[in-house]
Amino acid sequence: MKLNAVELREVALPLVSPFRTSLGTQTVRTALLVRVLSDEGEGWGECAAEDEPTYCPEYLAGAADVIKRFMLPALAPLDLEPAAVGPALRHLRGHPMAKAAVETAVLDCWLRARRTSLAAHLGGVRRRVRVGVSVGITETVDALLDTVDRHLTAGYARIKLKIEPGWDLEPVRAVRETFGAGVMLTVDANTAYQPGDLRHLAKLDAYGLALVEQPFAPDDLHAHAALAARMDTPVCLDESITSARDAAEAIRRGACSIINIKPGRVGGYLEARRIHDLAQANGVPVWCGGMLETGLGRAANLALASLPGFTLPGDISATERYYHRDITRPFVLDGGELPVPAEPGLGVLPEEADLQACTTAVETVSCTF
Ligand code: SMG
Ligand code: MG
Repeated sequence: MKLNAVELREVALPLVSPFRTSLGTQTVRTALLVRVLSDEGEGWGECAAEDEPTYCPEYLAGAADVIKRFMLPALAPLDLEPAAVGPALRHLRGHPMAKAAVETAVLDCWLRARRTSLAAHLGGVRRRVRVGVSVGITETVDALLDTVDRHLTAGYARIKLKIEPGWDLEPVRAVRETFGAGVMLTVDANTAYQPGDLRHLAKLDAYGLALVEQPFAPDDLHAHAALAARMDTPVCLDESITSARDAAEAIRRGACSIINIKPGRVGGYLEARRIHDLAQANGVPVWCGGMLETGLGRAANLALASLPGFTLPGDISATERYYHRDITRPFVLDGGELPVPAEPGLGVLPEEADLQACTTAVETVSCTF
């Protein structure tokens, strides 16, 4: 497959409600969409990078720049297949989300031409997957209880509460007491705690959580291992894991017993599958994380979540939890599950009118370098 041109499109989708985490508050999801045009047709990928480098070092404008300036010139001369994208970009340090977006667009194009779905290509075994919802920090505990109530009524299979110092034991206790022991409940700190908070965090053991996600800094495996040794609640890593090698090291050091796999964070769906395989071989459950994706990224995440080792519900919620107007057909929750797209490639395409409505910038880069 030869690239002819690549379209880089910036979109802005207002969220149905503000999403507050320990990193800040989001009201709009800006995203970068990559569309490859090749001799075999077209394919789409979504870059998980956000406007600002707060969740991770990448940011949207930087991702667009590195794709244009360095990635496309490296890929343009090649006779491409999806597995060749990663190796062809290996000399470029970092930028996993930009790499993932390009690889996904190539995968989508290649699979469409071969009439194969991403789920089938990755080795998916489920046609539907159980999903959870990530609940942001709210003004009051009452507001949190209302939000959780709404999501449980909708049927979500798991509730994840965002926490930070000053918003942890109390809201978690309130949710557990109000909704009972039967609710699968987790917490995510997005690195907001210090190693000295270990004793405080261990008090979360009282609330029967399925896991505590990334309390400490991304590079602090030591603190996570110390917490894991002290807590009954399983420790899950998100920001710390950027590759299968990271995952192996974290497991070896006892820094986690569960892994959140986000394809963008680890450089693409193929590396995500390698982490899945490694975790499975080590008896470590995995689940698919979310970056407030549009329908394009959500479709691909559903494919990944259909692999056998994804035994916990992921952060892949229904379209209406994120956007009034998305760019693809909506994903609708049914019995706590979402359907895995069965059509070729990602299985969805942007609707032209919806795409136009949210586009803030678009540039076509010709691949004749
Ligand atoms: O896509 O449903 C979603 C959001 C899930 O909480 C979510 N993602 O750390 O896991 C995480 C966060 C990262 C994005 S907010 C900065
Ligand atoms: Mg997280």
